[in-house]
Amino acid sequence: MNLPAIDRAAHRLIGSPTVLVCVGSGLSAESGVPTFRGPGGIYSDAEIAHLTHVDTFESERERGHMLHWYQERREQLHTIEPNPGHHALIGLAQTGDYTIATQNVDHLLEAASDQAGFRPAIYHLHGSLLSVRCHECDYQVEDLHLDLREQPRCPRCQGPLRPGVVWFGEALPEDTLGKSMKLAQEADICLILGTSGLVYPAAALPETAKRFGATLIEVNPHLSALSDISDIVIRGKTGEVLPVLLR
Ligand code: BV8
Ligand code: ZN
Repeated sequence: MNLPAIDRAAHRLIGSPTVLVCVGSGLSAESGVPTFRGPGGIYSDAEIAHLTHVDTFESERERGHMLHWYQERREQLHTIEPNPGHHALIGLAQTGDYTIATQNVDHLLEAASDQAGFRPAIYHLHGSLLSVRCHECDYQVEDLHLDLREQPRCPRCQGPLRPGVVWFGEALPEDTLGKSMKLAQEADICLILGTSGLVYPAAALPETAKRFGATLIEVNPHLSALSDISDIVIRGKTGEVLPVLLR
């Protein structure tokens, strides 16, 4: 583990700075949640693009397959726990003015927060697998027992229900994106944890923070699209690096 970079990062994080944390699927990798891309990623780019695109859901022929994939991912939520990276991030968040903008659709940050009895601001840029909403109206429900494989219909308008996530070709929740973008302009530090930095507008957050003078600190075992604009690059797993950073 590259300790000099960790020491530099730890030094920068002293003095309760304003920190925007940009989280990707790598933070949940050590909880057993597969990443999308990069080494260990379990999907080809074509599969990701297909299985996470609104057009696939809108095609009656392909909707069933997509909802099966999402239901399997929803059921996996019962079997996973926060890893040391989640716990350490919640610990760090208690040392300053932290906001977490996550691309992840799992509940592991909230679970780690509940265990710590401390809840920082957590924005889900791409929504959540726990919630289900109507594709036609604003009906929404948090019900992990609802089986999407049965292609349930909205009790209000009979429209098709779908996971409460943001697909390619869909806009991110305006309020969440707006608040995250504003924080990116005000942050002293942007902590980039386990993201390939390929998906927009989420990837525009660290880029914006950089433009407004923030120090970028990346934790990722591999090169990402954000490594070259990062001021401090810690080549390691978040589950191993963040607990050391917290000490
Ligand atoms: C939109 C659904 C407009 C939920 C997902 C500007 C430029 C270029 C393209 C665009 C642009 N603006 C819009 C686009 C189009 C598109 C886009 O970005 N395309 C790219 C790919 C070319 N964006 C969109 O369509 C977005 N919508 O802009 O709307 C609009 C406005 C009005 C009206 C209509 C439309 C919507 C984007 C949301 C897509 N939804 N998923 C789900 O099922 O999860 S994307 C999918 O990729 C996941 O959600 C995931 O969150 C996301 C990003 O992936 P990462 O989190 O970065 O994870 P990844 O697997 O890629 O990488 C993992 C990393 O972890 C690796 O680097 C690895 O090294 C590292 N790692 C591994 N192990 C560890 C680790 N790190 C630390 N520790 C470890 N142990
Ligand atoms: Zn409806």
